[in-house]
Amino acid sequence: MDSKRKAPRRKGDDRVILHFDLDCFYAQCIENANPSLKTLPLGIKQKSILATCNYVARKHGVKKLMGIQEAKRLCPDLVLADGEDLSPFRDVSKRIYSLLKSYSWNGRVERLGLDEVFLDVTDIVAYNLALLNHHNLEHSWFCLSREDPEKGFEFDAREVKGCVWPPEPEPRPQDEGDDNQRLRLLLGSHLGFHLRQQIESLGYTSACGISTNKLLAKLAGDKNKPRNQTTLLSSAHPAPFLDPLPLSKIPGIGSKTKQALKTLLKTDEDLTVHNARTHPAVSPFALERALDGGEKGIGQKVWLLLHGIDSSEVKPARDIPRQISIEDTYRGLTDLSQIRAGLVQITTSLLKRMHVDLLDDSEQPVTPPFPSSSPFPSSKPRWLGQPKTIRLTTRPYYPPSERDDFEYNHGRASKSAPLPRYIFDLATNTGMIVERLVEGTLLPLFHSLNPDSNNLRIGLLNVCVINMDGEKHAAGGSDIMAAFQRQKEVGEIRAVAFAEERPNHLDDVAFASQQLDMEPAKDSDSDEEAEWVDDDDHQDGVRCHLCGCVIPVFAVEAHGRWHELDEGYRVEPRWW
Ligand code: DCP
Ligand code: MG
Ligand code: MG
Repeated sequence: MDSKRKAPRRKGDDRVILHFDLDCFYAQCIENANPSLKTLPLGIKQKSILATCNYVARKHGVKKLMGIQEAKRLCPDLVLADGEDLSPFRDVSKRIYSLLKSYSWNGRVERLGLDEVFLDVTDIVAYNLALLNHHNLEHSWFCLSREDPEKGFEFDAREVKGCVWPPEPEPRPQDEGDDNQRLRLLLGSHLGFHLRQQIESLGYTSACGISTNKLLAKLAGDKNKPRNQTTLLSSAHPAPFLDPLPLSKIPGIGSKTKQALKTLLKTDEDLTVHNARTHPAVSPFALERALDGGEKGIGQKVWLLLHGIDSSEVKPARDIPRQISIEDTYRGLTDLSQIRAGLVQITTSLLKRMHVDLLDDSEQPVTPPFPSSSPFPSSKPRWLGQPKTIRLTTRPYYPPSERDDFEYNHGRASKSAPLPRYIFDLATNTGMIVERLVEGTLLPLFHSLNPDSNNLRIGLLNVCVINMDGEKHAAGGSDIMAAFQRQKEVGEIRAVAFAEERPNHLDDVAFASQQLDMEPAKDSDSDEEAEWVDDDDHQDGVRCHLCGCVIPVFAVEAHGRWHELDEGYRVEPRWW
C-alpha cells in the first residue's frame, strides 16, 4: 500500500529562504543591559518559571521553561532576572527586524515571535549567481545592492559557509539543475553569515537556517545552536533530515494533529516524522478524516509538512503591526478595585507600546512654523497608524486542580468598542488618558463581559487595539488579502472580538496557514461584538480560532493567508 502512494509534488524548490533565531533572546537582552551577567548562569524569570536561560546556565542542565525550583536545584548559582516586562525585548526585536529588512530587495521579511525572522533572498541570490566567476570562485564578491556594486563583501564561493546537512561531503551533483541549487544555497549561506555578523554588531548572536522553504529553513537552523548556521543541502530530498525528528518539532503540527496521528497509528507512543510519514494508514485523505472539523485541506497540508514541503511565502514586511495587545494573568481577581488596577497597568503599557510602534518620530514640520526662537519644538511625532477598535478579553481563573479539565481558552470572552480618538492626543498626559479609557470604555466592557460582579474570579485580562488604519506595506500585500480586508470592513463578515497570541506556542502562530483550527460557529448576534462560542452546529461559516472571525467557507483559504501577514505582537505570557 505504501509503495502505491506517490511522493507529493514539490513546490517552490528554487527559493532561498533564511531563518534567523536569536540565541537565548531574553537572556541576551538582559546581558547586554548588564554585561557582567554574560559569564554567569542567568535565568529569566516569569511568574514561577524560566522564560529562557543563557547558555552558561544550559551547561548546568537548566532548560527553557523549567520551574525556578528545579533550575535552582540544578544550578544553585543561577542568577535570576525579571522578564515580566516585555518592552525591552520588543525594542531589541524591532531593531533587529529593521536591520534585516534593510538588506531585503523584495521586502519579504517576516517576523515570527520576537526573536525570529524569515527572509526570502531568492532574488539577491539569483543576482549574485549570475555574477559568479567560475574560474575564480575563491575570491568572489557578494553584491548587496543592484545600484551600488561596491556595497557587498568578499567571500569564498568554493565552500558553503557554516555547517551543512548532511554533514558528510555531498556526492557530486547529478545535473546542472542540482549544481545550481547547491550554488544558490551556498550563496544563501554566505549571505546568512554576513547578516549574522551585522546582527552581532548590534550585540546579539543568532542561529540561521538556510533552505528552500520556511519549514526546512527553520528546522535547519535548529541543528547547530547557538551562534552558528546550517545549510540544508538536501532540500529536494529532505526525508533523512526530517525522519528522526519528533512530530512536536514540526511547526504546524500541533497537539490535535499529533493526537490524530496517534489514533491513526493505533499507538500511544510519541511519534517521529518517519513513523507518521511511512505508515500505511497515513494519507492526506485519512488525515483529513482524522482531523474532521479542522480547516478544509488540513490533511493535505499535514501530509506535505511530513514530506518537508511548505509552499507558504515569506510575507511582505510591514511598517506597523496589525494589532497591539497586552495582557496579564492573575490568580483569581475577585473585586473590582483589583480589576481596575489591572486594567490601569495594562493600558499604561499598551499606550507606551503604541507610542513606540505607531509614532513616526522622524522630523515633521509643524504648521504654522514657529520662529527659530520659539520655545516649542520645531517638529512633532506623527501617527503612522491609528487603531479604530479596542477590545477587552477576560478569562476566569482555574486553580491547578481544575486546569486539566479545560481547554486553554475555556471561558475566554471578548468585547470590543470604538477606540476613543482622545488617546491620540499627544498633548494630554498619559495618566489622564489611561484613567479616562479605563473608566469610560474598559470597565463598561468588563461589566458586560462579567455581569455578576459578586462572583468574579478573573484569571486573565487582555487589552488589544486593532483595526489599524494608515497601514503601509513595504512590499504590496496580496489582492486577495485586500479584498478580504474590505469585505471585513463592510461587515459581511462580522469580526468577533478575539485574537489569540500565544507566546507559548510560537510555532503555532508562525504556521497559522497550516494550523488554522477552524471550528463551526454561529453567526454573532451583534455587529462588532460577540462572546467566544463553543458551538458544534454547522452553520454557513466557520470560526477561526486565531481571530474569532466567522468565515464563509469559500474565504477560508484567503483568511489563512491574511493571518500569515499578521506580525501579531506577542503578549505577556500565561503560564498554566
Ligand atoms: N519565550 C517565552 N515563552 C515561551 C518560549 C519563549 O516567553 N514559551 C521567550 C523567551 C525567549 C524568546 O521568547 O528568550 C525566544 O524564544 P526561543 O524559543 O527562540 O528561545 P531562546 O531564544 O531563549 O533560546 P534559543 O537559543 O534556544 O533560541
Ligand atoms: Mg525563537
Ligand atoms: Mg531564540
